[in-house]
Amino acid sequence: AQPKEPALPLFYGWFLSSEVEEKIKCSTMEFLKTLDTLEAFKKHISEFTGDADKEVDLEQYFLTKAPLHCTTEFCDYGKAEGAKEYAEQQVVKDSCGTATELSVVGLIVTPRTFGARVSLTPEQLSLWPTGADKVGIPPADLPGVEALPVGSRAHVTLGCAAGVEAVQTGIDLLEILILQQGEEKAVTVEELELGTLSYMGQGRWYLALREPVTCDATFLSFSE
Ligand code: 2AM
Repeated sequence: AQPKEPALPLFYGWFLSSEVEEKIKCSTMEFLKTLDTLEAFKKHISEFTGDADKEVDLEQYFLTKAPLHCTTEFCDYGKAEGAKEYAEQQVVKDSCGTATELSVVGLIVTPRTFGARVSLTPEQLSLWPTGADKVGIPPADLPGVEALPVGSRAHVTLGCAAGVEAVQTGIDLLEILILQQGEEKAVTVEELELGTLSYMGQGRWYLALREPVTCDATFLSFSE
């Protein structure tokens, strides 16, 4: 019999500690509650409901995805391009099981996804795969993506609308970041206690946190 190659995981990433996970879930739900009650949000409600007269309960709208994590490499058990090369890197092997602190700097809400934007340190960027920011981005948006700093896609998916895959969160985040660096500046809608809320059109909201939130996390591979 042929010796079997060790199977590759579904993905690698930083997993939030269970304590942090609980805290983040609570505080981000509070934020959704606040957003839901803002007049500015209600004005654009049809982008979530398809109907200006319908209400939406954002806490129910987004289905949470556990365990909370920031994906570095999606391997798809070896089917994804570059998965093997990633897994074979010494830094990846050495980092499995090690603790780090992720810095959450913003929150995004779109009709598809709810996510936390993560700002990576140079050390964390050593685990960020080359070209990861571009995966699955429509060609029309690629020039904008290439102008963004490496690691711009780093995020934690907090929830997805029914029928939406988690991979969409990173795409939504990049879209927002591209718009932010473009000519059309975002409209600052509201100064909230948590930070500055901007509306980017088409149901896209960005909250720049006043204070980054530091989250204990562990780098791990994950398979179902
Ligand atoms: P996420 O990182 O945006 O949450 C398992 O599906 C995990 O891998 C999810 O966390 C998911 O999205 C991420 N994922 C799924 N498909 C992906 C892809 N093609 N590229 C990058 N990440 C992907």
